[in-house]
Amino acid sequence: MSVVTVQTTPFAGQKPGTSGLRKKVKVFQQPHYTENFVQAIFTAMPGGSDGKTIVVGGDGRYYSPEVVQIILRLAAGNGIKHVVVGQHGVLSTPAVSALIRSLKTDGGILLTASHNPGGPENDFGIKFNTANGGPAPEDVTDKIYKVTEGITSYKQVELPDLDISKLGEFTHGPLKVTIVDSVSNYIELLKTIFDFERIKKWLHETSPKPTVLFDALNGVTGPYGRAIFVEELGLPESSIQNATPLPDFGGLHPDPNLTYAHTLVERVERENILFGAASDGDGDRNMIYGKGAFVTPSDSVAIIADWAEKAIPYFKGGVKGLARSMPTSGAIDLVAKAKGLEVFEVPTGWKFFGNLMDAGRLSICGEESFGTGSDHIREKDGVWAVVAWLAILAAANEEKPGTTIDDVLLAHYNVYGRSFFSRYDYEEVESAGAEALVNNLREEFAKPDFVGQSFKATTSDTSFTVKEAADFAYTDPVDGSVSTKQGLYIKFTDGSRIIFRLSGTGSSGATVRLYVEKYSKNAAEYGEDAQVGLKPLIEVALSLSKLQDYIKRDKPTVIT
Ligand code: G16
Repeated sequence: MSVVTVQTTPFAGQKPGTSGLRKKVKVFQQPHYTENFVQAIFTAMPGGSDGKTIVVGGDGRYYSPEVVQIILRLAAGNGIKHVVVGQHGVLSTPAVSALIRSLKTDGGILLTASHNPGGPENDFGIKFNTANGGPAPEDVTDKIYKVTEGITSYKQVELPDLDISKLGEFTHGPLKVTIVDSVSNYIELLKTIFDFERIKKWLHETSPKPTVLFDALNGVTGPYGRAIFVEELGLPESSIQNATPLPDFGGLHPDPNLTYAHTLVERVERENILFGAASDGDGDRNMIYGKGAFVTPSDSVAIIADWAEKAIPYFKGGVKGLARSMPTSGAIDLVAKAKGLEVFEVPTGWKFFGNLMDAGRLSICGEESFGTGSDHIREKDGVWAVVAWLAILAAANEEKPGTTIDDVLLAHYNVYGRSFFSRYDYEEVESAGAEALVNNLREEFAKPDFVGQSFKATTSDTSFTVKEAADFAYTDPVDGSVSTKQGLYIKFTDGSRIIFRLSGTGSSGATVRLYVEKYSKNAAEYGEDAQVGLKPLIEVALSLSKLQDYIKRDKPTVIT
């Protein structure tokens, strides 16, 4: 079978965002659109594509099976030697990262738009991960984009569709294709990280037995959840819900937060469930929710870091360093300080953690966007975070039987103080209004009297004085690469912060994110609802930015 060169023309806007290219399915379905982007990945692969081995898999969303076949045809056309595909094209994002690393492949292509809704009218996404198992760094994604801008042809071998439902090794034209079980490699990895016997002991030898509910939101983690919670930990089938992956996620928005995972929250409250957790479409995000106790992702990573050596055998030898994305609260910084560890503040995007991990300077990190993980792979890992919390509860219950998630939170605040944090998302607003909002803030920041200015809340006398305001820029401590314009932040003299950023993961229009953070060392405030405690700061953020005027929305779409 010979390689065919197909003529094409560039499509505008094939620029990878925070995590790959995400667009509506209908955009990807246009003739040549997907092929152009896949060709750009092969052209931009570090060291070229010739003779390479890659992993291909994704969250099984609508249009995935077709794209797997496109990738196989272009892989054959671009000299790839071996493609490892998840059965039915399905692999969670953490499972792809784990496979790339354990099989030592040259990278992988992930078919996912993560937490974005799926189905013919919704989103699809394609992302390239490099040989370390992590999302391609900016120099590679910039190169991919550049190729898409000037592309005139792509190379493929006109192969028939391969049956990707059967496990095994196949010859497919010039390619070797291995179809692997979607779950087993990943579960084996988790078994080397956690002490499942210790967790089981707590779950089965405590009276009354702790109750657990895991919600896969009809995303890819259903089979992973069943393998861990039901088969490995011996929990009843009723401890998992929405556990069958569906191409349109059953109409759910597979994003684990209080808005979209509300059925989990309601069941936890109604049935007095001790431990609730959810993951997203592709399995890299997580939410931890105990009865009456929502764990913010910023607190979650700080608490995991604090308990790591005691609760998780993988960290027995010590934790190397900690990190968070810039908008994530500073709770983890306080743990790092107490333990004498290095802590890094990187831009939003998991790809920024990879270099630090590869350099042996980072063990545990997280983002406010429900992402938590460690250097066991190079993606954030929803199921890992859920098991980490079970491990923490098992350890905490050995010290003090009856400990709940709420108790763990309070104990943490009593040592470190509490960082109140909230994020307001204004989804799919007009791009022009969002750009104008950001430009106006940049102009305000540039005024000589902006620092030192005080802003008063609208419904109380609380006021905040600006200490520092800037556009976040990051210099990678390992390779020296610089990333600018990563979010506009204002720090106030009392230690509070507000941040404005445009999302890099939306598929149409613009999504404005407003983040607010306030730190308290006053124990009387620890039990306070975050929305109450943060109200003055939110009011100041909205009035000083004139956000509602610029984007013509009086309410956010989602509050977390
Ligand atoms: C992706 C990235 C994360 C990032 C999140 C939100 O998550 O991997 O690092 O924090 O998007 O990004 P933004 O604020 O630009 O929308 P996921 O779960 O969508 O892959």
